[in-house]
Amino acid sequence: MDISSHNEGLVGRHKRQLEFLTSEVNVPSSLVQKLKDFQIAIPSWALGTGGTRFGRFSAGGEPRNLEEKIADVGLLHSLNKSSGAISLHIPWDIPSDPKAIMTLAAQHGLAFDAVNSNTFQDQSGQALSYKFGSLQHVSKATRKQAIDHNIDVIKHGVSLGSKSLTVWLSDGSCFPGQLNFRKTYQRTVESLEEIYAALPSDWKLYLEYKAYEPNFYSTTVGDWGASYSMVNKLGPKAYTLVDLGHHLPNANIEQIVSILLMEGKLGGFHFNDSKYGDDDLTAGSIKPYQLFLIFNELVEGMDANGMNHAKDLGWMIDASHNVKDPLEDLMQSVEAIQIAYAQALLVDQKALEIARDENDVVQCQEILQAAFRTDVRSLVAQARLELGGALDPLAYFRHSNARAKLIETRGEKTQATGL
Ligand code: PSV
Ligand code: MN
Repeated sequence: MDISSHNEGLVGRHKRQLEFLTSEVNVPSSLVQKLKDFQIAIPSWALGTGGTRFGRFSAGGEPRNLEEKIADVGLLHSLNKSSGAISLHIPWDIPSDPKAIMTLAAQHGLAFDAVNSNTFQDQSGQALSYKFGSLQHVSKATRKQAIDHNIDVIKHGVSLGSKSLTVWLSDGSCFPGQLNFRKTYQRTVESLEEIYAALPSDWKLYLEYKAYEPNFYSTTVGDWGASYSMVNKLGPKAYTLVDLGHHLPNANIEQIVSILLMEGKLGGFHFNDSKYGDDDLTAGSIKPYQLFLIFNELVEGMDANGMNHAKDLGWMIDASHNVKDPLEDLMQSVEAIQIAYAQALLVDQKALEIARDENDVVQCQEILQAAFRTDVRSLVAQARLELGGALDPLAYFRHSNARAKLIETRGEKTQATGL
């Protein structure tokens, strides 16, 4: 069955749901177009089953190379029409023939999002180890090796048309006394300055922070304060990147987002969800209200700054799964992000502002929760329908036996590169 026959079977019910919603709720006329414009990049490392340190269980048919990863994202994009970009991790996914890879991606309607450097693992044949850090390292030679790697990643990105570099550092320490925090910070900034200097003029550098893991006493770029102070030193092309799983428990991420946005230093997102730490669970699977509140700050803040929702920030998923089919999981994440975005677009910002000015706390909550409790799935489906995607991507994926077909061509025991 092709996508249009799949849609034919579902469109009657879909239209009824959409009509009911629009008769009940004031849906801004621009909302569906905004959903259509909103693309969420897929990381090349999320297409295989994520492991834990205890084991890894292949979903079967995992992509064996970059070409197959692009095919997987292409399949996803053909169903949801909202995953039109792929983000590569170097050296897990070095393009051997960038032109051919770009052509292949274009055939699937995909662009290349941020490229990601990796100085958190030692690669085979690498001269100096990152066991005690990379850009922060006490040895100048090790720092230089890590700087050169980042510059190399930029070059790979340029060859594919990427426009941003994401730097996530596992650098830090495991025990008190191991590091001089001040000198460590300064060395890291100096290293980042050299990378920043190699950035093409139309590129952005995203500096991602994370509270802990793999270091368990201190992380050098451990929170938004560290990242923010560093990107401010670097210059106008440097921004902070928020990965939802990288905060200490109960952190008010929406407030962090609001402040970074106000300061013009929010670069983008790695979406995922978590219960305990950097769990890399499906976006919206644990704390959907938090995801909505983040989008509420984003919509309000981006509109206040006159920003383009779709283009001015980097939107990406960063999740990987031990128990789910990676493609099904990505479909769920994309849909959860779109739902949170659509709900945030429904918030009556004017009424909220009035309620705030009147200190009407109850009304503030009513306004937010009215939007959050609205079932906007038919709006998201309408955006997909208008773009030629599937009304129910997950059902289509299952009915078309897509995973079984991938297993048939690629094999049962394949394992994608990544963590
Ligand atoms: C680190 O936990 C992180 O969030 C960074 O974005 C990495 O690039 C990615 O996960 C993959 O390990
Ligand atoms: Mn991340």
